[in-house]
Amino acid sequence: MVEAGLAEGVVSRGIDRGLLDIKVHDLREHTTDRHRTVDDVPYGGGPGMVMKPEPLVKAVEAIRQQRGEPGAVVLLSPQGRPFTQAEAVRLSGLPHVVLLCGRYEGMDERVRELVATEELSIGDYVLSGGELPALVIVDAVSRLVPGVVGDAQSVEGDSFSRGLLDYPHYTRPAEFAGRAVPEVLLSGHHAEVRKWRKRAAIERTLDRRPELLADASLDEEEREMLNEIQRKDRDD
Ligand code: 4GX
Repeated sequence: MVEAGLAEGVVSRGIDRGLLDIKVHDLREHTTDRHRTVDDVPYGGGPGMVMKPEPLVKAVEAIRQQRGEPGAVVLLSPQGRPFTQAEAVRLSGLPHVVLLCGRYEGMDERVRELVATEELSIGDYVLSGGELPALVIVDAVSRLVPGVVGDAQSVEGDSFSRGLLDYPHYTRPAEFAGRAVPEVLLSGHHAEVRKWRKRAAIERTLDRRPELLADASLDEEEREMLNEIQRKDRDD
């Protein structure tokens, strides 16, 4: 599952170009029994299975030997701190990150205590394993590695790079299903286009995710726009 995700798109290109170095480790390679067992029944009873600690601890030890001390050993689980763009930026600055993916009901708590340096969640829903969260983190972090995304401007302009939602995008045709592209975008007035997009991003953020505005890095013009929009909304 993880190999398949790494073989596509921006991440795959980054690997091919030598900008990213990503290795997938199979925990079963760090088992000693005939069945290569990685899970066991929970102490205290109850449903489901728990990941055994030994294969995880051995795998991280092998990675240490191969690659040196990782900057972070991240356990993916719904109990983790929310994974955000700020966390992606932080991880992108580390030379080496290990992502621990669990299946089943969870991992033996001693893995958290002994090898994980932090725990992250990609959102408040339950998945069947940590593989997709690991791929989500790899994707978000990879785009921040210089050269991985061809157009650096596109990364800087990304939604969340400044803590705001994105503005609406349009391409041809100028009218589709009776809906016209906003006139200003066709006008060629670059300063006006820039202002329209700024305002649209602020309006959307205020409408859909107002809590983001508290931490957004707004410039003078944007703060002005926000005040104006809020004033208008209050007066209507
Ligand atoms: N954001 N899951 C992990 C198994 C598990 C549970 C506890 C370690 C400790 C998830 C998420 C997520 C499902 C991945 C349970 N492993 N991970 N898995 N949401 O739902 O990160």
